[in-house]
Amino acid sequence: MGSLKSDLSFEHMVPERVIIAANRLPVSAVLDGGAVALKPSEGGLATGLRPWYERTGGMWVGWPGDISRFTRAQRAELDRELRAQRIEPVYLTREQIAQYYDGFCNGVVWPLFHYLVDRIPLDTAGWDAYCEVNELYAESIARIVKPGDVIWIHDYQLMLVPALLRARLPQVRIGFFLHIPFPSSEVFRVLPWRKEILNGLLGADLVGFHTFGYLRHFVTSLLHLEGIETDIDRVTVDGRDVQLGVFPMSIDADSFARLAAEPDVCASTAAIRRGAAGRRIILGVDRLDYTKGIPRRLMAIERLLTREPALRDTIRYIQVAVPSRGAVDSYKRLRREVEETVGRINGSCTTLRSTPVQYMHRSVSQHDLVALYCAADVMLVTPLRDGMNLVAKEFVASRIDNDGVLVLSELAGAASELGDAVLVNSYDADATGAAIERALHMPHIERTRRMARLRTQVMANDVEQWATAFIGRLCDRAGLTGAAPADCGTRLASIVERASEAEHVYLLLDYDGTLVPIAESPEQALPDVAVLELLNDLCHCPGVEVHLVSGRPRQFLEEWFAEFPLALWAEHGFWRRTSRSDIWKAAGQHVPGLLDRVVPVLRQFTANTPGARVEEKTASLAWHYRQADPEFGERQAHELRMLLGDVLSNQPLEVIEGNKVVEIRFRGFNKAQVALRTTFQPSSMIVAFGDDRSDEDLFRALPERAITVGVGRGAPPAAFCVPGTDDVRALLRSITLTRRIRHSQCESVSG
Ligand code: ADQ
Repeated sequence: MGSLKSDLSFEHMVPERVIIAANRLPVSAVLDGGAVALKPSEGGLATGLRPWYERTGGMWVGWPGDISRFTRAQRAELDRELRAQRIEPVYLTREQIAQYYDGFCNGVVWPLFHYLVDRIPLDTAGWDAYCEVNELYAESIARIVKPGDVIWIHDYQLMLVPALLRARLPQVRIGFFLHIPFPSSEVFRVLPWRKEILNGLLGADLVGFHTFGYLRHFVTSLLHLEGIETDIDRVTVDGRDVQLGVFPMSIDADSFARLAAEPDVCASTAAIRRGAAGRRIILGVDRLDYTKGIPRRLMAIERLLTREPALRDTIRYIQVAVPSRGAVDSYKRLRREVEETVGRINGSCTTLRSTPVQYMHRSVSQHDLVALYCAADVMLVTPLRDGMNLVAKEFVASRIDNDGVLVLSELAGAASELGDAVLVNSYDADATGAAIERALHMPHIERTRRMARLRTQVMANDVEQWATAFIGRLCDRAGLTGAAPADCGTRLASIVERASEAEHVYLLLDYDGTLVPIAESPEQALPDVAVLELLNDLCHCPGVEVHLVSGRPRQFLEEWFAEFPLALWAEHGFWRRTSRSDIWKAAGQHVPGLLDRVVPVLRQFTANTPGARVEEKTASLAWHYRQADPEFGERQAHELRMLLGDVLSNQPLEVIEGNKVVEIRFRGFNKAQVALRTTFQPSSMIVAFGDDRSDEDLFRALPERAITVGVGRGAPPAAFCVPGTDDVRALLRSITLTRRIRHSQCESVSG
């Protein structure tokens, strides 16, 4: 695959093409009387994304379904037809389908991510096949990618693909969207391959989820299982930024509304209502999947009909269940269970005039689906757990009459958007029954008020907007992309070589986390003899100018480095002392007393967070939480950032985040000051080192020719990355050494 590690440049802000990669294609291959036919695929991802894909003209990479019965000629024809639809097929063997798709994806990941741990078989086979198929996808994508393309990978079947592609194409933009919930870290940790999955996802530039809850679970899993800390909306891994975002998926809402207005759909709606003969219609539409909660929903109906026998003649419950994953045992069992329950309810609750449950185990056309949505008085969407649930949104979009009540499970992602539905705990059959009753009796005025608000939400946030938001965020990245770790070593050697030749070299060095390792508290992170010697050597190296750029107060830098011939920058560049003989100068005026108002807030947080402490400096305050419990500390820091972000928005103060520290300082006084207030000699070489967000300000403000080196896992985006302080020291030592050698060679030549 090395040949594909090409020089492709992906600097475009607007993608040339979006390559979608998903387990399924928008169409599935079938044989229709010996002829190859493509029928639309079912399921949320395919139905939701298909209109956007057709309109934007990208490529789709995926599995066309089981074609083991196709002859060679039929397969060739299929290939042609797929390519005519801009589809790159990934063909899977029967063995791969059994192991990867039925075994690992649907047998292990699906139940686990939906919190149904006890559905995972004792023997969790299929991991090897999962890796193999993910490799196949990465190969297929890498084969067709062109400069300017961005890649959008979908869902739990392909969680390793981002990292596999990143290794092949370091510069390409890769987005990943998870369509199912990301479970709590306590559930996720059950998966034996949890680390592989996390690292696979972190190969992307953007990882998207339906809700903030799922994003939060992902973040806590990174912290608990990998010790990786994240910012509110991103995580830095090996010097590369991975953005995290919430993008609630939606539907092509207009097309549902348009269909609902079509005369033949209206006629079908009227026919369904006539068929119900005045009974109120309750509707369920789902893939036949155990996460959708159909048996419990039936139980709720059964209990309701038992408790209120009068309802037997006045309601009709229509359940449409599209067949799904029929090869997996648990789905076969579910099918039997649903059919038996329907039989039991109809057996015991049928009256002379009415059979209460009408069950259809099949797919229905979009025309019929919309007619059903429009005919329903009450729509039941009560999954036990669901990433989003598009059926709920389809129902709302179809109700151009502003009528109908949506009963929605709190455990569906859609509940975080559709607050005007009647929300219910779908595990509680009695509560679900009560919610159905409430919906049946809801006055017209309340129904229309709720539906109008639901419609505003769904019509304004359709699938187009979802896809555009995701792709927009994926492409809206600063030009800084991380170096591929694999070739970092050779590229680092090039810094040393260039530094040995440059006439003048500026070294801008962060202190904590860059020159010395991070310690439990700042008092413990003192310079050791080796680093003092190294700094001394650097300062006396011909043509080298050293700047120590730290967040520490002046007193600390003064105490340890006063005698060195270097420039000192304290408090993130607020104070500077350019030479030994210089006095400290402030970068600007600060407003006395302003920071004092923040101190009580920080003290309160310190009181609530064992191990945290406040550091008070001239132009900033720092809240350190390294010694607090890692998860609680992160959570408190999050709270603090959000609180301060709100209360300080009109003040000349800003909140910034360092390595286990939240700092509040005067706006604009950040390490960028160093770049702004230093006159770099023309054509000199500038190398800046840093390990956290505060260094990013400097990196961004430096002239374009500057070389940036990020240190450690949490490093800001930089041209180069090194794992730790030892590597920084080794690199600096090589620079002094080669410069000295070069210098003495030049002197002996000129002598
Ligand atoms: P799914 O689990 O497939 O999707 P969902 O979002 O409800 O679930 O989408 C189902 C789709 O199938 C809908 O478009 C619906 O119209 C269609 N459908 C259902 N029953 C049908 C029937 N009998 N006949 C015809 N069509 C039928 C996964 C996640 C979801 C997430 C989506 C999108 O599990 O939580 O919302 O991806 O991200």
